[in-house]
Amino acid sequence: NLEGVDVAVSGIPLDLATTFRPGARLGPAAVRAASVQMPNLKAFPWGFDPFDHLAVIDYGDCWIDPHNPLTIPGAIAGHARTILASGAKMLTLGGDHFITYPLLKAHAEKYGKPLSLIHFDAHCDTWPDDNPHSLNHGTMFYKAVKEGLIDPATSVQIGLRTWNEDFMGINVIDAPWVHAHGQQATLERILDIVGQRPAYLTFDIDCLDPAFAPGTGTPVAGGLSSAQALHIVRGMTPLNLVGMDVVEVSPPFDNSEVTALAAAHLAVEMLCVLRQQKVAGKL
Ligand code: HAR
Ligand code: MN
Ligand code: MN
Ligand code: MN
Repeated sequence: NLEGVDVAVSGIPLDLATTFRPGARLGPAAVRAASVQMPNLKAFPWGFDPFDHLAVIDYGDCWIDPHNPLTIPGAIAGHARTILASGAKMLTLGGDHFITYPLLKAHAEKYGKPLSLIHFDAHCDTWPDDNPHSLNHGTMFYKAVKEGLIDPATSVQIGLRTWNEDFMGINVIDAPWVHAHGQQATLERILDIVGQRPAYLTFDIDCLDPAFAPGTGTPVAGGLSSAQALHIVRGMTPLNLVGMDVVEVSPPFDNSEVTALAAAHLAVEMLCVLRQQKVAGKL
């Protein structure tokens, strides 16, 4: 029962057979486990406990049938529709980044399309793909632009350090720019590009440097630090976030579990943004 719930946290434990290094299906459980290690939330750096004003539940995991890939997008979209119909917002833990495509569909139905996308990643995930049934973690935002789910002119990708000839018109703040200009300038550009439009926030954990997030399928050197990413997400309170996810945590490649810890901190930072919006009467 989702009555009175502000945010439903749920897991989508999806691994794709096409993935270079599978393991992301174990991500949601690892992030939940890591959240237990987090310090008293009232302590540094927030000075408040996000759960003091925000009603958050753990909705559990979406059921994925790995033997019937064609059912997977529908299962994820259905899971999202059930939660969104209640009026709760979603904070989703992945799972392969492919999950953001059916999540965007469900959010665009609920909040109207096109949405603005705020996308943290080492990769652009806009490779051309005109097969409606493909499950691929590198092509979701090509499809999302083509289908009018997202508006490229008011969307932004942050932290990229692999290149594509075609970014589909989406604004790009690449990792070298973040390193040259800093976290605050990056935040200000994002706030400027997105404004008050309904925005979906997706955080591929490989946006972080492998020093902070080794546990992911396709790590790339030169990424953001945890501190930079946390600062940028923390500053998103002026935005109108309608949904959010943290994806691609793959625990088999991280013996120290720092990746899941970084993801848990980012997820709590997102909850803090929603808490601030609730207190301001904007949720
Ligand atoms: N090889 C493709 C690229 O370099 C796709 C990589 C997709 N991997 C991801 N996506 N983790 O974010 O762009
Ligand atoms: Mn993947
Ligand atoms: Mn990536
Ligand atoms: Mn990605």
